[in-house]
Amino acid sequence: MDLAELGWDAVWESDFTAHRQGGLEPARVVHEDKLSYNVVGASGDRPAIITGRLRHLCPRDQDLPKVGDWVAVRPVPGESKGVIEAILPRRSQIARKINGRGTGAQIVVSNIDVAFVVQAMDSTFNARRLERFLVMVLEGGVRPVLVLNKLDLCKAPRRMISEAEAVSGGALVLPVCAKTAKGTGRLREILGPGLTAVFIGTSGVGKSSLINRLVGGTLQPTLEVRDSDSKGRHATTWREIIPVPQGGLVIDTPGMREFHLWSADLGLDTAFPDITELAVGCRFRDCTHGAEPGCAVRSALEAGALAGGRYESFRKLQAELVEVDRGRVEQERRVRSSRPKPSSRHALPLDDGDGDGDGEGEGQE
Ligand SMILES: Nc1nc2c(ncn2[C@@H]2O[C@H](COP(=O)(O)OP(=O)(O)O)[C@@H](O)[C@H]2O)c(=O)[nH]1
Ligand SMILES: [Mg+2]
Ligand SMILES: [Zn+2]
Repeated sequence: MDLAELGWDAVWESDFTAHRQGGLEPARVVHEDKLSYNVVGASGDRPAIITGRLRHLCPRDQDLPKVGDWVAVRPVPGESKGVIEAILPRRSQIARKINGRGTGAQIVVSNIDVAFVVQAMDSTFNARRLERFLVMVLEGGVRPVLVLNKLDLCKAPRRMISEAEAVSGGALVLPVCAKTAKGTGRLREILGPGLTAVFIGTSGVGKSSLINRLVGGTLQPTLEVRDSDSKGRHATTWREIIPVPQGGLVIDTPGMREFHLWSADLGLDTAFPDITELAVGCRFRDCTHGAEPGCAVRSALEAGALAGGRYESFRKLQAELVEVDRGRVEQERRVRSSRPKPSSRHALPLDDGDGDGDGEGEGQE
């Protein structure tokens, strides 16, 4: 497979120089199951595991390889399995809070260029949910596109489109229909060669149907597995990342019925540009738009210039993020104090360094 088709570019290549010299090959993680992976590189796809050393350097789940990551793989001669020795720094990611327990982030996917946030144009349409997805996507450094599917089921599409535009934070809103293919050409145009898009949204909105449209309608949810000729080979590689014939890769995600935001240093402000703009007029620069005097956001609310639902949604997401940040600070403190020594997973030595260096910084291994 051509690496460029997988999203590899000159910047990745320069990040990879040292790994190349160490005999490692770049590959992209296309499937993850606990600590087993499938990766695709120039020489094709193969299963992979991670070194104990990398595992050790990644005490938090979020630091382990995820679907979409570029990794440095050591090919094992005579073996189909590769060994992942390092993860390249992520350019973007979509993360949510690990369910239940307080503090961890779960990386859903990484190195994503575009997130198609899908909702159906039926009674399940929910502007509040769109806002929540938007914050998550923007926070991860990913460009959101709001995809309104099932156009055929909607009697008053204009109204729903306006509702979506009102909460889009400036993101493109695309009405489409997976059933008739209407509008789906736009998705393909946005995607393009070398780009990776993820489809997110609750289950039933039509993510898989839209992906089927993009790849030509022939994809099956569990493709390749039943191919009887593939005995002895792991044939489940393209389970999560799917190449689009006209260029680009798409990732289907299982429906996210309920998720909690992980962090939003930027995401919240970007998703609510109307509120960010109003906030310029607040008396206090750190106004949270709650009970502070002189709050321009609440004035706008009282004057009817800001919709109540929009304001409440903002406050709810904001409160959630304050909670998350508190947990995260605590978690980072704990991780720091439990680390064997300060080191970066991004700058792993290429081997365990028999040829000894100049003794500099060689702590106890
Ligand atoms: N009427 C209509 N039904 C659709 C459309 N897109 C998907 N569906 C149906 O909605 C259901 C859920 O679709 P699916 O792609 O599995 O949703 P996913 O859970 O988001 O992957 C299926 O029964 C699809 O046939 C559409 O544009 N119009
Ligand atoms: Mg699906
Ligand atoms: Zn305010």
